[in-house]
Amino acid sequence: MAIYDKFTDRSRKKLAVLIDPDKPTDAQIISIVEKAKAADVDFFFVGGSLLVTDSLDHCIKLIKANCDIPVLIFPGNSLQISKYCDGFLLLSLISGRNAEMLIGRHVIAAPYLKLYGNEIIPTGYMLIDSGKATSVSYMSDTTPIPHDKDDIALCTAIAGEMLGLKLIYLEAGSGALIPVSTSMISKVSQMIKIPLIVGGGIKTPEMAAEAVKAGADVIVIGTAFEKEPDMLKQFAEAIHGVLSD
Ligand code: 1GP
Repeated sequence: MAIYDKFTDRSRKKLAVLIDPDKPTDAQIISIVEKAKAADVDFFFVGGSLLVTDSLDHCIKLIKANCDIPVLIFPGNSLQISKYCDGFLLLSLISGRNAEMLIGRHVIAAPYLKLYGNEIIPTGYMLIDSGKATSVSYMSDTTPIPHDKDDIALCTAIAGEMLGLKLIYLEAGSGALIPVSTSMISKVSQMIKIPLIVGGGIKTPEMAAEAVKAGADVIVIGTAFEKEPDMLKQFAEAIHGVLSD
């Protein structure tokens, strides 16, 4: 089964655990994988805005050696490519107007992705203002969509779908002060047919449940699990407990 089929299977809402391969020790990765298995987590996303160690392959191999949960690269830049992943979110930063992030980096990565044969999932990545400057906005040199401008987000997502992108990802940025609003999630989800991923600044299971009730199909959590890995089960239950429409 292609990984993308798992995204389009609307029978339940899904949780993706984000791992920044620079940060955890091997023991911490194995521990979070065990908790993820127990919580029936749907995906691992691996990547970061800026990696400062050569840990991507090792991190992916370690996760895969310990579970069957699909591992997708969520790349911060074109160096974050690995033949060991199950899938690759090919992000086009459609909220910005930086040609490098829309197509330039993809040209550099494309031959390697082709060589490795990773499953590629073209993803419309949309950065939403979250109350403070984030690594993504700084590193991508793009301006996020204002937090309360639902219509801009809506039209951007529709355009992304019309261009043939297969996922839309509303991103407040890792460690965001405020997550993407339920109002924006609701409006975007009602107007697109492709699956909607939401992440950044989701700190509690209640916030995760609100986001899926508003229309998110997949919730991405990183920082909250770095701080409290034992919360993983509660987040998973909150997300999986919301009935899909
Ligand atoms: C960041 O959306 C992800 O790219 C997750 O954000 O670290 O705030 O959970 P957090």
